[in-house]
Amino acid sequence: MALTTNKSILDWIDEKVELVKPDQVVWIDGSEEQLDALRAEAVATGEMIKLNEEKLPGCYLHRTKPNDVARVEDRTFICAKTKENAGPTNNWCDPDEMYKKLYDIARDSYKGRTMYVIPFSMGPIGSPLAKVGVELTDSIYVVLNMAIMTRVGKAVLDTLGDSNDWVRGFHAKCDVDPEKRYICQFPEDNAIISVNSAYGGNVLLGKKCFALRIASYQGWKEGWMAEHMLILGLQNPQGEVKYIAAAFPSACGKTNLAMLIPPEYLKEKDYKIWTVGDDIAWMRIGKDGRLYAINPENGFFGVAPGTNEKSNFNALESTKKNTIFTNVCHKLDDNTVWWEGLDKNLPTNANDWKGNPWDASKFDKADKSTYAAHPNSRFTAPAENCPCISPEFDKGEGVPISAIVFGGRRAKCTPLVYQSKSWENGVFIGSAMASETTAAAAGAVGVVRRDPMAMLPFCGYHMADYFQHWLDMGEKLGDKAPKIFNVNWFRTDDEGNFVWPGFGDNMRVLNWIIDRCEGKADATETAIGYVPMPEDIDLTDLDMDMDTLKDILTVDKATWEKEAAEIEEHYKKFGDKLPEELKNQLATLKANLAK
Ligand code: OXD
Ligand code: MN
Repeated sequence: MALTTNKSILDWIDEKVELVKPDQVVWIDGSEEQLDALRAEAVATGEMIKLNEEKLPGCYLHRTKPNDVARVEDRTFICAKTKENAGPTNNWCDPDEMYKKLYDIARDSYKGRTMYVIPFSMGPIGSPLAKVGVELTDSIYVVLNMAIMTRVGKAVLDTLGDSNDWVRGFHAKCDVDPEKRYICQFPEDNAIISVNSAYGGNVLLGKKCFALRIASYQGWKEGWMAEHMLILGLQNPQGEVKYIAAAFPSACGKTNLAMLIPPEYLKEKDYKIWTVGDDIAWMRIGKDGRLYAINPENGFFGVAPGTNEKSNFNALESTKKNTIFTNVCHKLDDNTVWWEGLDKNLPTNANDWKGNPWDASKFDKADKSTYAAHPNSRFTAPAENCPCISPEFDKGEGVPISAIVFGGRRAKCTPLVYQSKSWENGVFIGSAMASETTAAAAGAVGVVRRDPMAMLPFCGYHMADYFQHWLDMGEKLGDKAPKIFNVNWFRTDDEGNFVWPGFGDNMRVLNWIIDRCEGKADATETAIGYVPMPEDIDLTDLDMDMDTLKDILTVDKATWEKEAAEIEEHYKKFGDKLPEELKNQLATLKANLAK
């Protein structure tokens, strides 16, 4: 039975039913009872494996098809009315043409299957910063993941009422054919269509498709921001909490930073980190003129490999109950899970991520094809499981942001931390953000990939308009604007070893950032921005001398001249649309370096 009388929703569903012809339509009401029945059904059909109830209560394992294990950027489209609106960094297709192609692919594909209708809220239900979506899917796995990652059910529809302001998300698994796989956003229609995939990032439409691609477009039109950022709260010994939002490209440790555990000497002083979000931030100007952020998600869709007690205790704890694991290794002796980097005990009686017996004796660190878990295997864990989840997480008002942090993986160029000279200069830094490829990814190592604000695959409109939107937001915020910083945990020595210990010790840098926001720390002005006085980064209990620290705080002129030339090249992509302010920022950087 329909859970709403909202005509725009009912008409849309009728239209899709007519197209895909499901055997039945089931509305997801958000009750535990209904979700439990779906879990049982997925176990009965083999879609999920129920794990050890004592060791991992409420946890399940799912395997996707081997051809369907990651987001597919080359098959992701922004179907704006004009190519110009999608801009030079997105794949584009005319919306009418794409609708026709997708409908032809999806036609009749739900025959013999159930259509699940998932009403979901991105952000706490009813929050002024939240938005509603409805996803149609023929996958129980999608329903159960959405029920962790978002707030689902009838309450969402009740808050929406008769409004037409909701995002249409239509997913059809079809035959999971990679040749016919498309992930399409139609920003002007508030619509998403995803076909021929059943893997997380492509099919949990609330996440990248809505909360970043569609929402970034909405934010541009409506005067707010949807960003690929973690949000954390840093609590000082006086009990005051200051919030930081931070953007990093994939493989830079966003989830680890969001859930950081401070080093012992700071813990003893009662410093603490609270996690608000690990992937996405929606930010709006509040009544007091400051920038407020919510995490629109309700769970973590984290990469499993590398997660362990040391690297991210809090993330690991979050996966101990009510979690869905995707494409990890299945330990048969005790019906639990394993992945590379969890611990040193390679399992002897286990199935690999494809479900085949795994031979630990053939394991070769350098050869991913011998791994037990897929390198992009995931956990979908409820945020409420996280031991350091912020008390503000579920409140709708959002948290006031003191600092915005950008970062990437740069072996030589960027210092450990520096502060931008202004909001505009911070936007320049974000627009030029880059990361070097690691051995973890296919292709050459050390290649610089520009990924502005870590939004390259997620910006739902022309990226030059996006830069201008950032500049406009800064103008509106005026002197209430968060301060903007850049960090780089990945400077290496001559032998290629990381110099900075990273992980919990990054808290030392966060403390400097907050001190700067409060006017409590000094800095040295350089050509690129304000760099810490070395003595202001606390090295207590750290095996690092001042000279080493000084080394990773240096701004090398020749390296930066090369960097400026590369930024100029990067900017050419945006042609005439590139905001004048950013051209000026680049010119100023060059002039500063020439001094
Ligand atoms: C993610 C990503 O999965 O950014 O969060 O790729
Ligand atoms: Mn992400």
